[in-house]
Amino acid sequence: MSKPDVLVMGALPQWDMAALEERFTLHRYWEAADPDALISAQAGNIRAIATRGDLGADAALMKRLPELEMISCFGVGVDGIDLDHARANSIRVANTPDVLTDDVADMGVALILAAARRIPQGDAHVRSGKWLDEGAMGLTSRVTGKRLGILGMGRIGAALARRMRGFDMSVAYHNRTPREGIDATYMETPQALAAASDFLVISSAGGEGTRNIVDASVLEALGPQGVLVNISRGSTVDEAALIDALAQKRIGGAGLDVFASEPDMDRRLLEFENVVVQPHHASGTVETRKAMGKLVLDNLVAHFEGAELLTPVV
Ligand code: 8YV
Repeated sequence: MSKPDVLVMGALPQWDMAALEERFTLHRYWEAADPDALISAQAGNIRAIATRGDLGADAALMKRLPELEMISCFGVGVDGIDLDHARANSIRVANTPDVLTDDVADMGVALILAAARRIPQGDAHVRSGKWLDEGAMGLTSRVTGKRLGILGMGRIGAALARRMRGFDMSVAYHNRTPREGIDATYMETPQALAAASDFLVISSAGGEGTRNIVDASVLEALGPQGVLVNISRGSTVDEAALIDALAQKRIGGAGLDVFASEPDMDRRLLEFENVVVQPHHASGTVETRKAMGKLVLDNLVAHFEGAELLTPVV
């Protein structure tokens, strides 16, 4: 039996590529000398796309693939996939929720601690010999007992709240509508949440609904001692306003895993010693990436066997 053709948008771990290759004929978009020519040549064959949370699949691409039935996304965020177009054209979409929740929440904890306790700066202080030559580094800020604000109380936000309660933190959150059964104080607006937070963590979905949800007014409300942490999507923050707020010391610091542009992020952010950065790596553990890759494969297999998708979005 011939293997269905799958367009792979970007590199996946080698073990995932090997597992996919057993079941499907793969077309590697990111490796093609001329990706446009690859699409033209394979348009009549490609029946599925395997993409990543940071790469997505837009309507222009889907329109070029008349045989497209299914998109399997390595990531929970599907803001880069045109879901309206997929829905309107009966193209099924699956993502990888749940399996990455713990690691992304852990990264939220790590960025809170790294930004407040200046972990990278302390490491640099020892490595550079300054500890020996100049003495102790400057004092840092306490984490335990502070106020946590979660912008986007979904699975990841709830997992972060659970963790930070272990640090005796109070927890407040903002969503478009309050959530049932959540042991945290609901705030009506992002501004009100920021004003009531020492650490404001963004764990909302990306996309148009949350674009620049953290703008100059939210940063103003967070205030000169407040720390912004982003484990969601770069699009949720007005980065120009963030750079202004940092430059004018109107916020206390930031811990950022995601950026408006990746990997070519705005390097002005690196000029602030109170900013800690990560290369969009919150889900980047072997354990979680293996679980994500397995779900990408299992959803594709389910689709081609005519079964229900394991984790359907559309
Ligand atoms: C990426 C993510 O998929 O889950 C998401 O939405 O952004 C990440 O897990 C991962 O970095 C691979 O690109």
